[in-house]
Amino acid sequence: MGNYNNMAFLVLALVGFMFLSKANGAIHYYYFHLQETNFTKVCSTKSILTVNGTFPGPTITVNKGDTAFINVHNQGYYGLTVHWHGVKNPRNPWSDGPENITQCPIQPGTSFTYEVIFSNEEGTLWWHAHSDWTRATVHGAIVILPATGTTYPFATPDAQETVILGSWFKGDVMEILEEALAEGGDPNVSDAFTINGQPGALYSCSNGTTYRWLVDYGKTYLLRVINAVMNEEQFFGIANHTLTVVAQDASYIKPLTTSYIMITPGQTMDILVTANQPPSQYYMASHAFMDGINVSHHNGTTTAIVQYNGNYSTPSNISLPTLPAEANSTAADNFIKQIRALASKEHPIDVPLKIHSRMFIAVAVNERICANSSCQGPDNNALSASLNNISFVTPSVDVLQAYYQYVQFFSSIKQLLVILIFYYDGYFCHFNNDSCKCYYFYC
Ligand SMILES: *[C@@H]1O[C@H](CO)[C@@H](O)[C@H](O)[C@H]1NC(C)=O
Ligand SMILES: *[C@@H]1O[C@H](CO)[C@@H](O)[C@H](O)[C@H]1NC(C)=O
Ligand SMILES: *[C@@H]1O[C@H](CO)[C@@H](O)[C@H](O)[C@H]1NC(C)=O
Ligand SMILES: *[C@@H]1O[C@H](CO)[C@@H](O)[C@H](O)[C@H]1NC(C)=O
Ligand SMILES: *[C@@H]1O[C@H](CO)[C@@H](O)[C@H](O)[C@H]1NC(C)=O
Ligand SMILES: *[C@@H]1O[C@H](CO)[C@@H](O)[C@H](O)[C@H]1NC(C)=O
Ligand SMILES: *[C@@H]1O[C@H](CO)[C@@H](O)[C@H](O)[C@H]1NC(C)=O
Ligand SMILES: *[C@@H]1O[C@H](CO)[C@@H](O)[C@H](O)[C@H]1NC(C)=O
Ligand SMILES: *[C@@H]1O[C@H](CO)[C@@H](O)[C@H](O)[C@H]1NC(C)=O
Ligand SMILES: *[C@@H]1O[C@H](CO)[C@@H](O)[C@H](O)[C@H]1NC(C)=O
Ligand SMILES: *[C@@H]1O[C@H](CO)[C@@H](O)[C@H](O)[C@H]1NC(C)=O
Ligand SMILES: *[C@@H]1O[C@H](CO)[C@@H](O)[C@H](O)[C@H]1NC(C)=O
Ligand SMILES: [Cu+2]
Repeated sequence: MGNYNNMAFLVLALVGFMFLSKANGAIHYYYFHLQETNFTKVCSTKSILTVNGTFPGPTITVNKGDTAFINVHNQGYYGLTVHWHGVKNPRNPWSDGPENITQCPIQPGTSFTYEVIFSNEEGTLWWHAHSDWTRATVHGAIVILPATGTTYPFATPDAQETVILGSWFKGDVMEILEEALAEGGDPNVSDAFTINGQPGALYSCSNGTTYRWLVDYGKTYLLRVINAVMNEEQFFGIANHTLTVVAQDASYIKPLTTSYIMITPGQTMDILVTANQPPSQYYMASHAFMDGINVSHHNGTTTAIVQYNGNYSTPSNISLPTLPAEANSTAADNFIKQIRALASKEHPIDVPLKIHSRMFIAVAVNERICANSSCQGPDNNALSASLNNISFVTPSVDVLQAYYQYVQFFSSIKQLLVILIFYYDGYFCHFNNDSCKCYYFYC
């Protein structure tokens, strides 16, 4: 009886705890409709896979600690998954997204609802498809505002703006990847970089659609920059304006003042920009940082216009920012080495200081031997990424599900519940006295 009471207390305490921790944040619901949509850019038209027909896709906005349910309905031609880049999603790996790692692809004509749990992230992140090269067109911003009742670790900005750097390929991205994998060489480089979907004035057929950001003189803006470019690190800056970087990857940093940033693919930076220049129009611009020799990459510059509201004559020449040259690794290093975590009382960091073992990991773009030297990579072999000389091959089963079911099987043995295991043609079944549970093991 005493035991029973203790147990009841424990259960109540547990339920109460769960209730409290759930009650912290608001719940949001989003519907993503994956569909093919035609776009014309850099003088050519093609169909791309999009969310709701837009490139980039819709923004998800939450407060720190909220939960978002995103129902993804796939009406495209191929199966895919969506990843919530940088969201820790505690104890909820089922919604992380990488194809065949945490889930099977969402097949055309079907839906999947992600439960995205925001915990200690605050700032900017992004979501993107996580199957082959689908992320090139299926991506969008995640804006995580401070928790209700809390503020930024800097004066509240007057307004916000999101800038997504992207890549535009005239060819079909899935075909480009397939071709590269079949031939073993570098994939085709993109035909343009984009800012919020637009290549900008320096590319052909693009001047008229250049993205414009309207600002008011004297206001301070929180500019959220996301590098959704397929493969290149990028320099970015705004003519005549100083950038104050205050966060990266949804973590605050000590404010860093600079005329340019270097941002890697997948990374985000939150930047304070004060519109304190003579009311006019100014370019923001971005091009690759590439110091590798003979590494194929796109070498163009994308631009957008920062346009002051007000009554002034349109400048005949819009100033471009002076960005470091493409191969200037000193400029990249000079920027990176200034980055420090904010590490304040409200935004502490917890870096382990005691090191138990040291690992040496060699990350490489390696060579895989190709039959008859028939590939287009170096030495007529195929390019293959590796860690310590081992390349990862995506399995055709969902690894998380497989792992979870084996774990369940072994813990069941401990409890002497499993009498028989039956495994046939992808079905994995547990039998006990009065029931049988089967799982379809493959995608
Ligand atoms: C996407 O489009 C559907 C209608 O097709 C709409 O109901 C939904 O709200 C849109 N989602 C977003 C995130 O804008
Ligand atoms: C895209 O354009 C092509 C060629 O004009 C057309 O056949 C196709 O139906 C269009 N697709 C969509 C989704 O509008
Ligand atoms: C890749 O580029 C080559 C050379 O320009 C071209 O022949 C090929 O069609 C391109 N592949 C795709 C899938 O666009
Ligand atoms: C873009 O268009 C504007 C006005 O339409 C023109 O003044 C400007 O010279 C053009 N810029 C480029 C790079 O073509
Ligand atoms: C921006 O800066 C450049 C270089 O310092 C200068 O020539 C130009 O006049 C400035 N533009 C405006 C609109 O003040
Ligand atoms: C770079 O490419 C050029 C032209 O293909 C070649 O002559 C040169 O040797 C290459 N350099 C290196 C370091 O591979
Ligand atoms: C950029 O790349 C194109 C195509 O590969 C090449 O023709 C051009 O010379 C390059 N431009 C510069 C400035 O390197
Ligand atoms: C803008 O400036 C022009 C010329 O100075 C003037 O005629 C016009 O009334 C002004 N417009 C506004 C909205 O202030
Ligand atoms: C605009 O820029 C071009 C090229 O940099 C230059 O030739 C031209 O003189 C400039 N025009 C004005 C009005 O400043
Ligand atoms: C590289 O960038 C740094 C800092 O922006 C600058 O001081 C240096 O002159 C640049 N080097 C080259 C070779 O352009
Ligand atoms: C490689 O060569 C062998 C015979 O020497 C041939 O049977 C095979 O088909 C070739 N493989 C490829 C990929 O060309
Ligand atoms: C994931 O598994 C499915 C089903 O087995 C397979 O068709 C697909 O190619 C796999 N994805 C990758 C990236 O290997
Ligand atoms: Cu990612």
